Amino acid sequence: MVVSSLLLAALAATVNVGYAACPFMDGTLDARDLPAEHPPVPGAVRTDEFLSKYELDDSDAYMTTDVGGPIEDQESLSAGERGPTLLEDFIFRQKIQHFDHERVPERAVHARGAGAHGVFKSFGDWSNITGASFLNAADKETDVFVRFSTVAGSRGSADTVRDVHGFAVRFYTDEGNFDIVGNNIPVFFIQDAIKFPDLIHAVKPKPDREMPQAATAHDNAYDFFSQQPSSLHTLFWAMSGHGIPRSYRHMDGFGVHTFRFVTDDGKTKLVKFRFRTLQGLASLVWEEAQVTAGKNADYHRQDLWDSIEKGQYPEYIFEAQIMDEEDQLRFGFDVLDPTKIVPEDIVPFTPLGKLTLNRNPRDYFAETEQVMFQPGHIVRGIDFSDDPLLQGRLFSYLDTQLNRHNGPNFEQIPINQPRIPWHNNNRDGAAQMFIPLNSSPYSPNTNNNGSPRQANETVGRGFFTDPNRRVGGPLVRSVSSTFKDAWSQPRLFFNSLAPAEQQFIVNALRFEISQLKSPVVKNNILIQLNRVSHEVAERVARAIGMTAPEADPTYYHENKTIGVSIAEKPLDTIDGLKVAYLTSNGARDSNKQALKDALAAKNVDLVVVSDTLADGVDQTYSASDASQFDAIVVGDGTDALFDDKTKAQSALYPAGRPLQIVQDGFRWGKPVGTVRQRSQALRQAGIQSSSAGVYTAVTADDLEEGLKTFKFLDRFP
Ligand code: HDE
Repeated sequence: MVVSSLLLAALAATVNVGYAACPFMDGTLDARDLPAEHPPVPGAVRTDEFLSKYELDDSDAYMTTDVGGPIEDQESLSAGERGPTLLEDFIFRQKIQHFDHERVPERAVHARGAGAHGVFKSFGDWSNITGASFLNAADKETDVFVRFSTVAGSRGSADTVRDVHGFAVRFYTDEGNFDIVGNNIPVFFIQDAIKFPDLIHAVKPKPDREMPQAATAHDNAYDFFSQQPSSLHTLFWAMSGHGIPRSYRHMDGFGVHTFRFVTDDGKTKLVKFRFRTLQGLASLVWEEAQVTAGKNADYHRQDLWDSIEKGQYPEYIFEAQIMDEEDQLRFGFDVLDPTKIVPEDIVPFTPLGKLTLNRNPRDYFAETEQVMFQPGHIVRGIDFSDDPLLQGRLFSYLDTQLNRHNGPNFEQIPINQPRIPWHNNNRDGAAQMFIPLNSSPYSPNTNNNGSPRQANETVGRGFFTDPNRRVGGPLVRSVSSTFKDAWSQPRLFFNSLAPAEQQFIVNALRFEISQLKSPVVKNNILIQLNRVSHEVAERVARAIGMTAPEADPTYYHENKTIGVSIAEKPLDTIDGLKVAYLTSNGARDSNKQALKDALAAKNVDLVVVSDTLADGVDQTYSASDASQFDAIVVGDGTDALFDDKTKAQSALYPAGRPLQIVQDGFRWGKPVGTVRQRSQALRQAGIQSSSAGVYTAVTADDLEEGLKTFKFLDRFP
């Protein structure tokens, strides 16, 4: 179905009016503050208590073998002082064998990631829209584990590469585990799971040379994107700041697919999930992200770890766009199509609860590497939709775990176990951890009193499928005609951004496309960009010495939506951001501590950088770079650092480093301040003191204002 811009606009208008009265749609519905109707399930345990049973405490112990005998393991057993080691050395054999098998295959995609524990608190009793027990009472707490990731890079790749970012959340509910395995971008490249291997083979490094790592600036990726226009919408998001977030704390998470809420009495709603960051959205700029990838590959991982350690807990609102079953084709596109957003101005989000990340993992491998999310981990009250991408994922995530863990018992790994007892007749397999007592493991049985009993909609609060779902029709292998418009929504996204954000997308496309070798691929991608926007196609074409095709206005429109621009709103909090304070040994600088204290009160770190480590100095210029900081302050008495004649003369750090930090900070849009009114640093760096985001005689309040703006976009023409 081809939808013109006018039709889209008309539909949007109709929908707005049509839904004014619906409390879910206009966001006025608040959770009902009713007491919990369902008491906690007997046997439910909180994560801390549960995982502590599995902790190994080596803090005061003799070394033993895996089976407990005390040993020494630093020298192997040899025949004579200079003789060969012996096969009988069981200590050697066990140690080396374990080491040889330490790795499991990394995830086929989303290999690089970081995780954290947390808690979800429901804003109310939502049993009027879903039977999900974690949403059935105000303030009800449910433990969660979250894993953030990039998609294309391998496990050792850098955090700040340009990519879609995974945002996978597990709720350990008192009726079983519920996973939302989402991304920080609300749409996906393809509409049918059968194309996923093609997408990933195209995006991953080229198989002959295994290059480039964690990057899409190559012919294979664009060959696929240009022939699979459904990928354009996600491509536009990935080329924007959403592809290079400042941290995991500064991005949203989306369920992407449409799911269903089902009430205990079988009424259903269509829902799209979002975790909205309460820190605010923030992104890096491209050059900064590239530098950061080299300077600190763990940039996002470290930010997450540090903020949790400092008690500055990342928070997100869990919310949903809630729609009626009849709305599937109402908005001018198909809500089953995962390449489409339901614009927020048409269907606002209803906040359901808050997610707080408050504990770092105890062990990366045991928890973050072994956590196995699955879209098929679903609980009573939630159901799937017919989205063909979602349907395919339901197989893939279950299947891939066999490859990673060599058998069907991966759900018994502590991080994967539910926090409630489980009972079924699944048996045996490699590494079975439990000793089932039921010697009649089949259903129905009388020999075990019929237990475990079947649970369903009415008995035992069992899971049940939406009773109203209807499927049928002739068997076909084709894309639904309602999925065919790939161009209107990337344009809607582009239209809705600030001019500087639009320029970032153009720059990113220029960066990527200018590295392509194939003239055919370059031509094909220009054809597709031109269907989204002639202006974008022209701006990209100019940079790669080509000519854009004639305007192709079938999908052109001037509609905009809200909630997709990063620049639209200042940050909600500046917790955990870092400000550099550039000083030099011997500089007489009385303001430093006062500024440090004032910023600490705002949960911001002032990091003092000087030529050598000394009292009150946090790091040296030799190990410092603008990419590590969100704002730069030049301390008092530092003019010599920036003076034409002396600036390059220190042997302690690369020539001109202090000036470079100021210049890069400014170029990358960061707030820049000087303690003194007139500063040699600004003059040497060529920065006008009147520019937005430049503060002379800087105060903590100035920095707070600057950090909330985060990027001063007028510096990007
Ligand atoms: Fe995934 N995806 N995916 N994906 N995905 C995996 O599962 C797959 C898709 C997402 O932190 C794999 O356990 C198929 C959409 C995240 O552990 C694998 C399709 C979205 C993570 C897999 C998709 C995602 C994965 C690799 C097309 C956003 C990391 C290892 C139908 C809604 C989870 C694993 C974590 C991981 C398959 C598309 C998000 C191979 C076949 C759409 C966040 O099973």
